[in-house]
Amino acid sequence: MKTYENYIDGKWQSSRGGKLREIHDPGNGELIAKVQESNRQDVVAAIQAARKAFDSGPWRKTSALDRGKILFKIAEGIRAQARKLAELEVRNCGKPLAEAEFDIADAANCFEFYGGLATKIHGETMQVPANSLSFVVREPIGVCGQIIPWNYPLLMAAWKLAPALAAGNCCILKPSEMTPLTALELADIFRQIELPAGVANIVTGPGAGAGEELTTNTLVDKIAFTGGTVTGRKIMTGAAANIKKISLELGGKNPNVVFADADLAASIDGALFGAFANQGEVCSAGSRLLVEKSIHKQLVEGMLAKIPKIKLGHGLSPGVKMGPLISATHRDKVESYIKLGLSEGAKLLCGGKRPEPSDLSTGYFVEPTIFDNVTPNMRISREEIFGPVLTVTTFSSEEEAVKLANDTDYGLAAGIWTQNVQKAVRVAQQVRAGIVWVNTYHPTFNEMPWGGYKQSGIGRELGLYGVDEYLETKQVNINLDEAPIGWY
Ligand code: TXE
Repeated sequence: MKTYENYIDGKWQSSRGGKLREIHDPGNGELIAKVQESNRQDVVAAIQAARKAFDSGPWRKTSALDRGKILFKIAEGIRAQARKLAELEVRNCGKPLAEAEFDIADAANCFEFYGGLATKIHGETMQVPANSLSFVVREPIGVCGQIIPWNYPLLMAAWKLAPALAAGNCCILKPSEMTPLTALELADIFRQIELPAGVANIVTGPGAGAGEELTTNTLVDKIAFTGGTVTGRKIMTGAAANIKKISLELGGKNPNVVFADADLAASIDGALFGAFANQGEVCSAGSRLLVEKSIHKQLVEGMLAKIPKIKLGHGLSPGVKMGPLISATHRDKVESYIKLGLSEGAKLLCGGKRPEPSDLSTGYFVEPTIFDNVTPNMRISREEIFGPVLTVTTFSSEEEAVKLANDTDYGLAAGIWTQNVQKAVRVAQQVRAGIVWVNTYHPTFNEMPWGGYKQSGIGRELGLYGVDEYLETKQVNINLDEAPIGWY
């Protein structure tokens, strides 16, 4: 069993506080690694290393072409150990192996995407009403703190680090205290490819203390966060200390809207996949299924017929389609919502309990759960459960569907199922969400922006938009007149 250290200033370092945290496999409770339970001093050391690397290190003088080549090497490094990383991801966060393999491949693609983009970051020249050469340059923001959650550990690290490094920033990444292992393996790739010291630092530790230091320390210029809304508010408050730039991705309660003219088989699949991929621990999960009344019965029956195909088990067991939840605490939270749904009067169609097989008793499993007869005012329809719980609500008109879809504080994603292209476009235009899928659910592309309206966050990740979040914009005006200003 491995004990990992923090990766600070190009070196492995133990926590100054000497504390370790045990990391357990949520699928069977097995102890799989120990990591540093870092304190504020460790984070300060990482911030100082990043500051030095940015202010006086080689990174800012490294050409965009060379930064891009380094990101390509990181992508290669990930691919070279894809299998090992996927298995580690499964053991650390519980997801089925096929999903982890997809995440790891996508993390490599993300570094490659931004490696290619590094040389395309550019400014522009403006026509101004003066004899002046006026142009805009884009520059790195500086030192970026990056705080990520536990549901897509390596992928979230890639989404944060790749655009930041492509733009020429120096970073301190804090993975979730529950799922730090693949980010630490990524740090080893940084070491192997000789990424200059201090450019990317990985520090493990809890939100209280380590995360707070990253958020409030005035040597940090920008904070990027993915996680829960409650923590997001704290991050905003902490970032106010020195008016840090911020970007936040805070989850959702996403509507998946099925119209009567949809392809029934496709929408049954889409409804299940939208709700239950990654155990429903997905910010963009289609956790609110809105169904046109006339097809409600067929859709529900179709889903129930397929539920037995969602095999629960340890993510490394063959054929498993749903793994355990991340922790006992999180399972308690999900189970409390199931209890709440029952007390609110929703009709439990399936699941709602832990699976029976005794070999699953040591993992944090909950069966895929569907509630019917859910009304929009019920808390199970309004609050992010972040587990395998789907609510079903019916509507009678397109207008009502749009109203229900938008009846949420969140605005991350939405699904629309119809074979009428005009209707699809009309509804997509009215839905207040940053991501809209039509006749599909969940595809995520490095090329396309990711982020939310309303309380789902601030800013966008991925694509050209993602790198913008790591750039400052500077105007330069060169006077071409020989004469003085002549005002006085
Ligand atoms: O997330 P937190 P939690 C939602 C989901 C889940 C809920 C709580 O609904 O049930 O959030 O999950 C760090 N200062 N999402 O408690 O707290 C923490 O160490 C600085 C949605 O696990 O948001 C971790 O690295 N950092 C989501 C990261 O924040 C702090 C993904 C995320 O943890 C901090 C995960 C603090 N004060 C949960 N407190 C999504 N958007 O995908 C914690 N952290």
